[in-house]
Amino acid sequence: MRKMGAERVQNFPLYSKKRTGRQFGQRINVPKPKILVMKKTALITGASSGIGAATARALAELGYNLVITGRRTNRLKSLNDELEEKYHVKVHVLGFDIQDRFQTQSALDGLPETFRHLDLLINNAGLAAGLEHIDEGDWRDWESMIDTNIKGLLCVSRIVSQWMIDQHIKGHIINMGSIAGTQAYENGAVYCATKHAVHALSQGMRMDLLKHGIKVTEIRPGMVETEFSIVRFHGDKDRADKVYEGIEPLTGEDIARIIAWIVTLPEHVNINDIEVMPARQANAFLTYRD
Ligand code: 8X3
Repeated sequence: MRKMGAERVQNFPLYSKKRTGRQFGQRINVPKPKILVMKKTALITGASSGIGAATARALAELGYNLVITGRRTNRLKSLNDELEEKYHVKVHVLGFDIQDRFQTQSALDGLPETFRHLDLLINNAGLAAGLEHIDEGDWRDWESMIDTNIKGLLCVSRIVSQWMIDQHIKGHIINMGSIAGTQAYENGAVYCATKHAVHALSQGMRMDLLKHGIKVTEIRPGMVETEFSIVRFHGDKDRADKVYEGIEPLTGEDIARIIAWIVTLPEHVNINDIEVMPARQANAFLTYRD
């Protein structure tokens, strides 16, 4: 267990002394519940938009101090200001390209000491680029997916899990997978392969980190309307909008709510993985549209 200092107080659970009632004519002695609040710190990759930004808001609302990372530092800075002002938590912006492991390493190395006590890592950064048959795929798309979804997640996990172990923190790592991590579909071979990798890595990491008391959760969403499809179609918004036509997709906030639920479960409980999709989607292949 991490040492508690003056300001290291826990968000949850709330500890309270049992109330005692009148016994054998004794005076009623009802101690006020004691609330012990310990600030936790989370690092979220890909926090500048979508699921990442929504998760930052949800965790800030729970009282987490945050390290928010991504490439778009302007967006991260305005999120930083919003979170500090609205939730009175401490936020640190780290701008780097997760596809570059040297940049990632040096950005994390430069993290101020107060933000290195990480209780929670949300491996959210990820993307899909292109949607075509394997013989027509663009090598640059494949590289950006492999470098972000697999190598980026690996690099950050390697560093942060080592920090957690060194500091004896019973931490939690949440990997953003996808239904594409268990179901491959036509035109998406490489994206699906990267998310299958996240699925396998989540299972392996859970075993490797078990003895250190570090929990690993994988979340596998179906359709979530964020910038995901716009990125997949290289900025073609009309094509992206068609993906969600006639269906109410999930939102970043829906996933953030699930994360907030997962991290507020008791310490002895872990959600290994969770598959979530819109009510109108059955799997990667079947949706029911208006
Ligand atoms: C996002 C879900 O179905 O577009 O990972 O692959 S899907």
